[in-house]
Amino acid sequence: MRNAQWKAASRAALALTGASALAAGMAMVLAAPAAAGTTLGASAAEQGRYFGAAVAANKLSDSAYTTILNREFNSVTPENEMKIDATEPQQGQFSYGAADQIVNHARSRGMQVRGHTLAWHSQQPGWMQNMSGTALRQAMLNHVTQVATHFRGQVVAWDVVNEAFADGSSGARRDSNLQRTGNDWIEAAFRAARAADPGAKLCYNDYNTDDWTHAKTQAVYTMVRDFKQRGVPIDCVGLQSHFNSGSPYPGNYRTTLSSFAALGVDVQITELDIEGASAATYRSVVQDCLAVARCNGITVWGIRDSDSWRASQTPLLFTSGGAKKPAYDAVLAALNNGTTPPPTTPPPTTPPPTTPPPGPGGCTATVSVNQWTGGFVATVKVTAGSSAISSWAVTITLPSGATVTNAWNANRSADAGTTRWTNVAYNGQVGAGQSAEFGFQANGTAGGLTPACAAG
Ligand code: 9MR
Repeated sequence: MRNAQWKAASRAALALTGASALAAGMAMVLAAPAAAGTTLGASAAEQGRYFGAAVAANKLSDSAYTTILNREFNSVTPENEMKIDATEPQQGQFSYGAADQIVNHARSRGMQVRGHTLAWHSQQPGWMQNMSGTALRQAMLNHVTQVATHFRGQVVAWDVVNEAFADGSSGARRDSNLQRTGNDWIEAAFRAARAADPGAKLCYNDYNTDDWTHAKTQAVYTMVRDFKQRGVPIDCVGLQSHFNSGSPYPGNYRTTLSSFAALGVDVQITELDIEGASAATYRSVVQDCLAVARCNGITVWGIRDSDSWRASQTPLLFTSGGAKKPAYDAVLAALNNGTTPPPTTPPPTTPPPTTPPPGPGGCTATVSVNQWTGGFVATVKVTAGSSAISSWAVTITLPSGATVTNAWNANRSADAGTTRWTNVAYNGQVGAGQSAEFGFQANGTAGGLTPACAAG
């Protein structure tokens, strides 16, 4: 997650509303500091979240559409333009025009971009539909690598793999040409995506995974848990959350969000729409997300009802004429009333470590840096001494101007200055002489980083 980016968007939005806040007087600002937002994006940013919409490139010339998009949202997901058939229509010939158009529109206005999607059984170009076996596996991995490389540094989170599980009670993988290349196709796709863009959050995305009791939800949960245990690079789970009479909002939705989050991944609501757009149901979805620290953003699947893939269900927050619906008011109020602090790392409960104690019980940390103009990725290796350790903390002082935008496999105390990194649930235990790894991406210049490790 890129809190800094959201905070910047929030600041921009606050600047726009600054005049009215000043007119209302300082007392109001002091009394209700969190309820400043007047748009979905600004209010979500106040909660450390984003609020996004699926966007179609061919609508960017519709000013009624872009007026709402630019005013309300601080995240964008291309609805179809990054899919395999759009980005690699002929094998080895990549086409990014429509996707770049959306990315440029978003980023030039301070909105972040979710990438959707690198590997999927659907919307494959003809050449891929006709492939199988090793050739298909290689073609899929090349596609992931090429597309993630093209958008490197521009996409905050990727839906690396979409909809790979079957509906119904089997809990099995969905049969597809990709699945038939071998059960490890999903983790292979994630590893290729990490290598191509180490700064992007990598998500698994699916639908009908909202009800905690459903076999499909449990199957995805089991896969994510396995990936975390084995070190497959996964950072987030996307719940599409298309709700309708056949697949209603479940009362245990918050349990689903918090259960995934407890695995050590972010949770994102990626394609929200609700048949009939009940204000109460939209409110519940937002409140559920705000109640889970690692639920860091919500995307609605379209802007106006007429933009929806299910237009006849009128499932979105704006009428076809562009007016705010009651569901919009409910969402905005829920975002402004949310009391959950943003999903940052809780402050450390133990005092900062001093010099690492060598020998038994101790640990050492080394860092390798991949620097480019304006940013870097640091990979930190924590190695236990001659005894096993059960937890670790690494302190790294960042040079002035360096700000962390994204991190994996560790919690952090701060984004700049002296940062303290502590293990997450699954990598605190390190055997004697063994190592664990975490990493982060930052703006600025790394300079010489000197990590200090303390073991628990
Ligand atoms: O909204 C998208 C619609 O315009 C496309 O025709 C359709 C084709 O598959 O995909 C829709 O988006 C889907 C998304 O990519 C994945 N989850 C389900 C979405 C709704 O079908």
